[in-house]
Amino acid sequence: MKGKIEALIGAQWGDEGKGRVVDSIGSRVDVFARYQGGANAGHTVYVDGEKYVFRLLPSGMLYPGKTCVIGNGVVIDPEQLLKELSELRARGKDRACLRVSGAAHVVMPYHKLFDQLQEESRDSEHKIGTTGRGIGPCYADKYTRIGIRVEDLLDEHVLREKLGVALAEKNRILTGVYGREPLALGPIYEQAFQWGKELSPYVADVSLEVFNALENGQTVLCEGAQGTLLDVDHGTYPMVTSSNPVSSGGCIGLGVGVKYVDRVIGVAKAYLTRVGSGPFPTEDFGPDGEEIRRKGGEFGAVTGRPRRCGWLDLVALRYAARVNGFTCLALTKLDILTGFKELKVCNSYKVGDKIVADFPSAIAKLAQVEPVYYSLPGWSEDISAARAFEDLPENARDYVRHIEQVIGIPVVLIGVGPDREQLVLRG
Ligand code: 2SA
Ligand code: GDP
Ligand code: MG
Repeated sequence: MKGKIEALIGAQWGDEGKGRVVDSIGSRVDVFARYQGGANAGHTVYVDGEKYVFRLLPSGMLYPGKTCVIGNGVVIDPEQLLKELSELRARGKDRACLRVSGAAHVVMPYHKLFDQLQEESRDSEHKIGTTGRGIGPCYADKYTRIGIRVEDLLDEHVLREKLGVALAEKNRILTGVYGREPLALGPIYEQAFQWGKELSPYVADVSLEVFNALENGQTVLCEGAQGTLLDVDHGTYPMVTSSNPVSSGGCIGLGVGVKYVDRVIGVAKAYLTRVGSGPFPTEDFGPDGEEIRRKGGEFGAVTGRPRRCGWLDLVALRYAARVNGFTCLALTKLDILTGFKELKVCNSYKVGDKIVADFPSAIAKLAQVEPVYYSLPGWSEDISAARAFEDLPENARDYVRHIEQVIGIPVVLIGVGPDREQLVLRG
């Protein structure tokens, strides 16, 4: 029997709890795969009360003997990757077999510099609020075809030549536009070649390895980073990241055919958060938003930035279900809503005196909408020990049922706490 791909995708603006869901369902997975983004991601996993935050490594790294791959669609900061690996090793937890695509692009020090310079040079209205990890400039080089790939780090002649081409261009902009000193090739080359030596045991043809795993009947989990509304094509452009977190990005970012995709799991928080700039119709600037941030610990896993908080937006979630083809939903952090007397969910938008049911990804249009809220009664019982749907209070079940009814797909997993075991599974 052939294997299958399951894609696990952020349905909102990232930080939906993808890492913990990957970990919670990980025992049925053979190959865990990152396919886009880079060290801008922060995927938090708690196992037996111990906290792990994955940035470049797939969240399956804690499973002994399984395979974790980083595909061609990821942009790799070697310093960060090597640091993550050595930290895991120091905790005795680098138990999975890691494979890194030679075709993945490398985040170079000048990408981080340009990320910073570009953000600094924009007025406050046009800043993206990036994580400063060099993600946008690295993807830009990939598409203008002056990028450095992991495989280039392994060949000193190729590396020197490609770095020379890239640096000539960078230096023209650095000196001409930003009035900065040019960067010297020597130290960057030395550093990059050293990274290549350290990464070489992990470098592989990931596309071929994933294909072989699938042909041998294995299950491959595509682990999305960021979320649908941050997708460079389908998100709130230009306030987005520079990759394709949506499900179809999985096949491109791993080099595998779409015929294996069997299940697309959308991960959504029971409320909504956003880090960085851009419209957020259901953002709550009052005490409820503050309470959600405090109870939910809503601060960036990488940068520690406070996340903007608000109510669940079902217009945006229905859009995410459409562009990703979600077959089911995982709803995380339901426990954080415990104690609110009234829960608001946005079922539609209002523009002027018109009701709009479809999400306008065009940022100017989204900035004009007003959320139309539907109110549901809250619950006060502690739900963190619930393991079956029937263990949840009636109002919590009604909240979940309302989401299923509006989106039209089943909620198969409900997070009631951050630990691996703290969830309700429904199929
Ligand atoms: P970038 O750095 O170029 O990808 O930034 C562009 C936009 O994408 C957003 N973005 C994120 N949003 C939420 N979480 C992310 N990961 C970290 C986390 C973020 C952190 O898990 O908490 O620690 O601050 C993430 N990565 C990118 C970013 O905010 C910009 O809006
Ligand atoms: P990711 O980027 O989508 O993996 O999400 P992050 O790790 O950036 O942020 C999600 C945060 O919520 C992390 O701190 C998780 O430990 C936490 N979390 C995930 N699921 C749950 C849940 O069901 N309940 C609670 N209380 N916390 C959760
Ligand atoms: Mg995160």
